[in-house]
Amino acid sequence: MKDYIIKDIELASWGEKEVRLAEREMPGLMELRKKYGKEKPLAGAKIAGCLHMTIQTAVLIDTLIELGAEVRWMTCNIYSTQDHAAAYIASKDIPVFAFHGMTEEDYNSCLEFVVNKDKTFWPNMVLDDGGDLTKHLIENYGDYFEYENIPNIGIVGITEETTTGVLRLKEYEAAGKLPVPAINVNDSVTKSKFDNKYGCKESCVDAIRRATDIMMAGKVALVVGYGDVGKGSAASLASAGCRVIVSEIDPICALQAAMDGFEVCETNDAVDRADIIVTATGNFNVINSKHFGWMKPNAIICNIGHFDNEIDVAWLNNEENAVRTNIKPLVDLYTVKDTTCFGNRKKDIILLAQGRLVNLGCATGHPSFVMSCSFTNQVLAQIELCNNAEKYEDKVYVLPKELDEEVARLHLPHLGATLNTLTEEQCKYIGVKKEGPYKSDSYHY
Ligand code: NAD
Ligand code: 9W1
Repeated sequence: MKDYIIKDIELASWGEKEVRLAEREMPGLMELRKKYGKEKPLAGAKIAGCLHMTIQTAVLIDTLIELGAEVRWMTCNIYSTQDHAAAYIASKDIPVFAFHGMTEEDYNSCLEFVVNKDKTFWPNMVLDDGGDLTKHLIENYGDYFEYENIPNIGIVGITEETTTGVLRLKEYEAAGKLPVPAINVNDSVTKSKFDNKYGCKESCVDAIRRATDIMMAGKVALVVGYGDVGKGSAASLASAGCRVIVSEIDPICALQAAMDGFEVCETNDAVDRADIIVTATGNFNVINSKHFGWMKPNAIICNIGHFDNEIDVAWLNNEENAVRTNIKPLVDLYTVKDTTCFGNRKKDIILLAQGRLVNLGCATGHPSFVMSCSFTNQVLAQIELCNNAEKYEDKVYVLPKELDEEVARLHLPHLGATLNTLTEEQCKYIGVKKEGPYKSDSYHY
């Protein structure tokens, strides 16, 4: 019987071809299939999953199944679904609830379908991104957690992909309302460095090019904020041949930017020189009406940070002296008043993705290899909780460093990288075991 809600099942063969292509760039997941395909450490796991239904996620789902799990899946975001990926999953008789551009109402129905559609599937594990499924279960299906001591019945563990979801889990924990142990995948080094830094290093320029087809080489780019997202974005722009300027509030990050070879100055002193402006602060109004007035004509502005208020898009859209001309989806030209000493003239500035995350709006998110790193953490976290949940209290944990190192190790052969091995003497000298972990918990990578 049909147990899915997707756009079009006819898209499945296209989806399958792209899944096969993505597998080649997801070595961590493929190595786990080789390593555990026989042993099936997820046998008995019934995973309710809520994560962007993309080609990369399809490779994750196939991996969970190959390791013995049963799954039901929904998207965690109403916009991110790749309909051909959802069709591929449905064509394999895996229940899936995801289509591009669903409404909030559709989304809420999917939460029901994924946990409870016909009671033939009681999840005993949760794999979540953003915490919506976790919240739905805790608030409306508390009984699902009451059988955690009976094998394969009640839910025994939760694994969470993102910052927002981890914050929610910690709130439940603090309020004594977290019913089972949870693993925070977000804070594995092999997740966060890839998600924030290396992911944006790939996708920042990709997004600007797709949206504008602008020549990057020789342009002046301003990056506001030099955390991991800013570092990745600055590296992206520099490698495309831009002259990069960084602005910061934190002296440590500012010094890092200077040591990385970038000019560092106040946003106010750079906006009139920049051809491209990228915000990456997690703060609000860092580019505002004052800056629009000072910008170079034809400047391109975009945000790669968390929220759409880093750039004061509301001002651009509400100010009567700012005239909006839509060029194509996600590219808008605004004609505004120039407030520099040239006075009284008008100029155009170009805003991408209406100030929302440019690499998700104008490009296609992270490359498969980036997702392989986070999803390999997900699978290891699922294996751990599925088999050893009773060893954990009802708290939020990160994966032990050994497993974080294992994720990295599984990705090295794909890149032709090999490791030195410590001698017994060297092990004693630096006080670590031959097989790791190699760093203390307080080490900053
Ligand atoms: P972070 O905290 O490490 O870095 C943000 C930096 O901005 C900090 O160094 C801070 O000092 C600086 N900053 C704050 N206010 C500023 C201001 N007014 N002017 C200049 N600098 C200022 O965070 P991060 O990990 O780099 O993430 C940044 C944002 O990007 C977050 O909101 C995060 O949710 C988002 N994010 C986006 C993606 C993506 O793919 N687009 C991926 C991961 C995270
Ligand atoms: N996640 N497979 C947009 C992605 C939206 C998105 C978002 C990713 C992946 C950061 C996850 C238009 C994929 C996802 C393609 C796409 C994310 C939000 C992935 C990057 C995170 C809010 N967050 N991600 N691929 N949209 O790339 O699962 O193209």
